[in-house]
Amino acid sequence: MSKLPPTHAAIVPDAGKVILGVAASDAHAVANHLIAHYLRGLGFQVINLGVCTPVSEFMGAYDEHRDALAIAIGSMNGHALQDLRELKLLKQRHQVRCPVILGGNLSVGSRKRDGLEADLQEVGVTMILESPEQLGQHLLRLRDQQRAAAPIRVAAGGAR
Ligand code: B12
Repeated sequence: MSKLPPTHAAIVPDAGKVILGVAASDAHAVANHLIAHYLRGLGFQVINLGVCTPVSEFMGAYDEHRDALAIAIGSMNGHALQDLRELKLLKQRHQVRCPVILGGNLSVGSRKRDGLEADLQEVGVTMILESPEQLGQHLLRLRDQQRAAAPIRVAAGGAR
């Protein structure tokens, strides 16, 4: 595992919201806890669904938090493709507009099999990232884009 920077290194208050969890058949909890802690240290609000989370539960969380910057899913046991096979259909059904980011050990064996990334994109994964640091940086970029796209609000009684 790469060394995580201290969580106070780049605190950006109210950096946005992220839905996090581990795929349905997967009980590996350590990275999930580390990533949640790391992202909270960067200022993100983390809706952590924990291990063994079916796609339908990620969708339920998205229904409740439609301003989420991303849904981030970990998979360590090598069964990502099977666990996420309903993702595309459920993303359409729940009108998911944020990216679905996947990370971990994504196939059985020490080496990723050829064509796996394309297959994962085919089932609805938007992007594969390797480390919590990459995830944090990408979420900060998404937060900036979300803010830039937000309409400017004028406080009541403000500018006339
Ligand atoms: C601890 C452990 C367990 C524990 C888990 C306890 C717990 N509550 O978490 C127990 C004993 C329960 C377990 C069970 C199993 N395990 Co296990 N386990 C491990 C072990 C030794 C360490 C995993 C760990 O915690 N690493 C520390 C974390 C911090 O690192 P990480 O998981 O690699 O995550 C990093 C990156 O992958 C990435 N990352 C992770 N998630 C995400 C998510 C996103 C969005 C992003 C961007 C990045 C990211 O960032 C992290 C930090 O760098 C690994 C071997 C190893 N040395 O890695 C095997 C390993 C993951 N297990 C494995 C297997 C096969 C199993 C079992 C199927 C074994 C079995 N036959 O029963 C079961 C599966 C259970 C299940 N239903 O999921 C295999 C997976 C092989 C594969 N993918 O091909 C491994 C790699 C061992 C091996 N070499 O064979 N396991």
